[in-house]
Amino acid sequence: MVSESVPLIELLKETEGSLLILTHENPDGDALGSAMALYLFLRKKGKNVTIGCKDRVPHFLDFIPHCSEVVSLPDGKFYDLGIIVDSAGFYRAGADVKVGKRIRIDHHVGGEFYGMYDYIDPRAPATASLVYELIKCWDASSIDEEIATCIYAGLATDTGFFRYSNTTEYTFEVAKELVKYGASPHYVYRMFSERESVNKMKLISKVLDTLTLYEDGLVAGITIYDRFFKETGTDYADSEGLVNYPRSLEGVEVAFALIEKPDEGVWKVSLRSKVEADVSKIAERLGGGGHKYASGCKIKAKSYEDALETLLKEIKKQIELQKIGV
Ligand SMILES: [Mn+2]
Repeated sequence: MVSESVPLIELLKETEGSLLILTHENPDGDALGSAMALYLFLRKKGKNVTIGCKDRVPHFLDFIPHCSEVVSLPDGKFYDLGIIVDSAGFYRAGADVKVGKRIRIDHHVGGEFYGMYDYIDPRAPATASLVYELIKCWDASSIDEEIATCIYAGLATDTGFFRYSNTTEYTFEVAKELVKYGASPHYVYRMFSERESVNKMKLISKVLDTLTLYEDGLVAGITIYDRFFKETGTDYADSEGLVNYPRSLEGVEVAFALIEKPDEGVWKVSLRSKVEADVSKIAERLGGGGHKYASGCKIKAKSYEDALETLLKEIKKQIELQKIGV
């Protein structure tokens, strides 16, 4: 993995112009952790670098060092070079960014490619581990506690705190090195997982009321109506991770969350699978993308019923293609 980052390192070393590091909208721990680690490192290297994201940093990630420095996109500025992390392409930024050269650092299968400077490896457990390899290859001595914490946060959250199938010997090796650099597993876990608000709990309660099983219990879904956010004093960012509830049910292979987004006139879909099902295929057929076990897409539909029907049709197709539960 190390050598694959070399062209990008050489390019970054030569770059004297402005750099923008950005993540996808509604950033998760890997997106923000990766972006922030790279930002802090490049700043240490004396680069003219900005970190940006369309959405505000959600509460559960506000422990990421220096997260108040994230610029709200679009900011109307032009950057010589833009690096998007943990995203299938610049379209995932959800904002119109103006950059001269586009580069992608990611561990998703497929997506957009911008050329030889991209650093993409679907075998990586998280984008954060790719950023770690890049920094280690360039100058390991500059890794400090803050950079290690950002990378650790990305690695830990994208592996479900070392429980998902992307947790391997390598994942633990990287985690071990990060702890040596000063990352605290207990601190990151506590900050990420144990600071829920009462409002969020009330949202979870409403959402769980919508839990429905399909395909003889192989599929489970929840619906998050926009009014739920208003009724509980929460917002869209609080829907992150709720899809793990239907996934945790015994016998469920494919779980989904259907999230109403009236501002965009779409239903956002989060898909998760447990063992066999490849939900990235479902998401791709609906214009989205992701990994085998975690993917997403958006469905434009006249009604909730239409969106649900479109989604269930594609899930059923995938279950039949892979002969799951037969
Ligand atoms: Mn990721």
